[in-house]
Amino acid sequence: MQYTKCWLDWKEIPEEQKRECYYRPVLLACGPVAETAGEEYCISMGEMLGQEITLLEKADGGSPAVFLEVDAAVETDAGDEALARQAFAIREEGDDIRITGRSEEALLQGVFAFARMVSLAQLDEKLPFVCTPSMPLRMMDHWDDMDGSIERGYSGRSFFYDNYEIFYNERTEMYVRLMASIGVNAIVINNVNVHENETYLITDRYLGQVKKYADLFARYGIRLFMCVNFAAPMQLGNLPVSDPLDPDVIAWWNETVKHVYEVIPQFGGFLVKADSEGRPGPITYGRTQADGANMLARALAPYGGILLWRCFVYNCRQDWRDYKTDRARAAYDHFMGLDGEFDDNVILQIKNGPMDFQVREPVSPLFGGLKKTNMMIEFQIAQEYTGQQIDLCYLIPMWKEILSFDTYACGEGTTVEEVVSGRSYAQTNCGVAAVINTGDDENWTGNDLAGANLYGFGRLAMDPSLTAEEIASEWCRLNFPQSDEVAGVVVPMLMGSWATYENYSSPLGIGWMVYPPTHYGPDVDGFEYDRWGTYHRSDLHGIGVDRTEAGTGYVNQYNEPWRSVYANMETCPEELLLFFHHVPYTYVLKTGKTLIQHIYDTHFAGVEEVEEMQRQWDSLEGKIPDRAFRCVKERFERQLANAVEWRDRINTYFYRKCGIGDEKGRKIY
Ligand code: GCW
Repeated sequence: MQYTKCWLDWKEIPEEQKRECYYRPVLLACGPVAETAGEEYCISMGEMLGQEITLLEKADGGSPAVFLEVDAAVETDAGDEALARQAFAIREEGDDIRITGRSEEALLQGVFAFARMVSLAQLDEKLPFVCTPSMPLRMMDHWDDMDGSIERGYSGRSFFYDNYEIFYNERTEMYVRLMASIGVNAIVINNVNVHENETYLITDRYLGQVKKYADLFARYGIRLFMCVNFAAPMQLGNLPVSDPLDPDVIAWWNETVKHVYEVIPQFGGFLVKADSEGRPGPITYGRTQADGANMLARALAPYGGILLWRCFVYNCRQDWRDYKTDRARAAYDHFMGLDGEFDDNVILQIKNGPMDFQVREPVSPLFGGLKKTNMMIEFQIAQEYTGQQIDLCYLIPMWKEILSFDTYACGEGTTVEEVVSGRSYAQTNCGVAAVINTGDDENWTGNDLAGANLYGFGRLAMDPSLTAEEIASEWCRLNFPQSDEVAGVVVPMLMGSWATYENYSSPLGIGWMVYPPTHYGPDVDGFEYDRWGTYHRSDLHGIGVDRTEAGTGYVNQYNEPWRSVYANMETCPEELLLFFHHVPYTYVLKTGKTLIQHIYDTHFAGVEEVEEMQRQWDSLEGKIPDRAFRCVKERFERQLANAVEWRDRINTYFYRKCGIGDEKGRKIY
């Protein structure tokens, strides 16, 4: 199957930008990842210079040259040695350039950064460039199943598996290069929902093939992780229980992990979804989440392995009549009391919001709560609830907002970025993870423009100070032909797309209202009388969930001032108003509009914005490759149909509930 090279599709640079040193790379470091760095230099610079480039031996290096080297003296502000090893620098020295990593892995990052800067003609502006990644761990989570399907995948089928076999081909290599080039250093190769067959991934049935992946990843400085089934001792070991305190269970895991490391010495560790949406876990045995996590972590510890434990634990069998139980509270309620009980090699993986990757949610209060526990934030690049790569929704602005949210955990300035980078509490096992949006579609991400989210996630994890616009512009210029005209259309389009999606979908933070079987398209009451804890509670007077003290009490999970800010309808940020309050339709917002008029206006506006994006896109015909043009054009057509459906269903629904018409007399059904 065909595939594109995305942002690694280097284009020849103009003659006047070709410096003499570019033609003379000298690799002064050795080791497998250093060799990869040399290869990537030759590939990228060869394409940019329009001729084959080979590495020179030190002796015939001479000058000018680009030196690729490893030197532990690279400056870094990293507090800990593991992160410091990821630091790299790019410097000019006369006519030479030195790309220096503190480790081979860092050198490879330096080479990718250099190639990007050359391609974007940024060297003059950026050098000297010194970088220590913000996030120690930058992880991709695949929800690929071994039958070849991808849970919540919108870009075709898995390129890892089909029919319970593992592939290894050129596409796998291209994939790893793409990941390494944006700074990813950890990949989880299977779905957190570990089904029967995938349970065998940690056995000899598959380990030999997994090792090929692990070896490939390792050459690019990436560690391979797998999801495991907490009940594996029962399924694979024929034990009667999987109780984390049972000696036989502990022995079984110790043996199993030992064998995994015999086959794959550089194995990263496990990611576990336990006690969540029907998955087995320690609760069955009256044990805590810490008991479960620590048991596995102790099996991994002797080999330097890490145990990632998800906090997506909630009651998915709620009675919709029950107004007290609140799914938003669940993660905090389950984990806060365990702060300090997790081993050092355990990391809690926490979804960015308290619900589930909605278009708008507050930040999970756990980031401001836990202080003695390693944390990783989990984003979703796959657009499960944000348009499924049919609709355009550039997510970097959302993630930036989340990372810069001040938790006030240690007073002002304790942002989520500070917490999950490990800086707040001097932790080292920390970072960001994201559910990836790739599949075997030719363009990898279904919609070509969704590639910006994939690229942007990695860039943001390396450096959250980049603006969403800078990232969009980088991606656009690397992915499409370099042109101000193309960027002039694509960048603003990306930048406005989250707001547009929010405009025509569920209003002001309430979320959901999607068609339950697919999570795409509107179905206002689709989840309302169901068991998932995802309600909007609309009635004839108003809409929203009361999460104040008088309601579910969720606001109390935040530090001040947020607790008070959210608790008060007047101070609550309006984009989250319906998440925290049940609000009358006649309530007047800061714009002077009533809530109901706001709903009508945003829904009409959302459709108009999609129409405008369509017009803008059409202006690019002939200016970008035709395949990409047609792909996105077709997606916009579907997006428009979706936006119209959202607009009309939402407006009609609320008009019928409250009987208040649109001030502007537009068509409501
Ligand atoms: O949002 C829900 C998804 C499930 C997913 C789950 C999770 C992998 O609908 O498909 O399961 O979240 O994050 O575990």
